[in-house]
Amino acid sequence: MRILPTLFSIVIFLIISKVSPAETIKIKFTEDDSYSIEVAHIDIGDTIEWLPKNEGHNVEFLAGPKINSLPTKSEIDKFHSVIFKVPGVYLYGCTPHRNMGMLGLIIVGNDFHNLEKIKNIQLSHVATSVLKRLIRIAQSHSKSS
Ligand SMILES: [Cu+2]
Repeated sequence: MRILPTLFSIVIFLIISKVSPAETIKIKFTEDDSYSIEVAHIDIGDTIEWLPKNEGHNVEFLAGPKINSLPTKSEIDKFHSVIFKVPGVYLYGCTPHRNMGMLGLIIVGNDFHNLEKIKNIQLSHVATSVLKRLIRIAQSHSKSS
């Protein structure tokens, strides 16, 4: 019966190795009134940090899987950090520049269940076409695993 402890440790090892440590992704405000990463694919529990490398920008969430509890809005020119625990698609923009297309998408856990709602968000003409482009990028990079 010495095989049982061995099997047990193999199973434990497989479980642990499946769990990857949470990561932090850094997104900068660029001088072109955009975010340095427009489409971010992250895992549940990962953190995104927005770095105010250029002046006049912030982060305001427009949609997410839980529309009544969106991540907090940041102040202009301030560092912002959010941990994403709910899987789904998040859309955010810069309050002064979102109508010009300063938008970002975050896909948490490769989960697109609320994508249709994201597509129906009312935005300016320019922002709508930017959003369509970001969604195409998001879908083309969606992980198959
Ligand atoms: Cu801006």
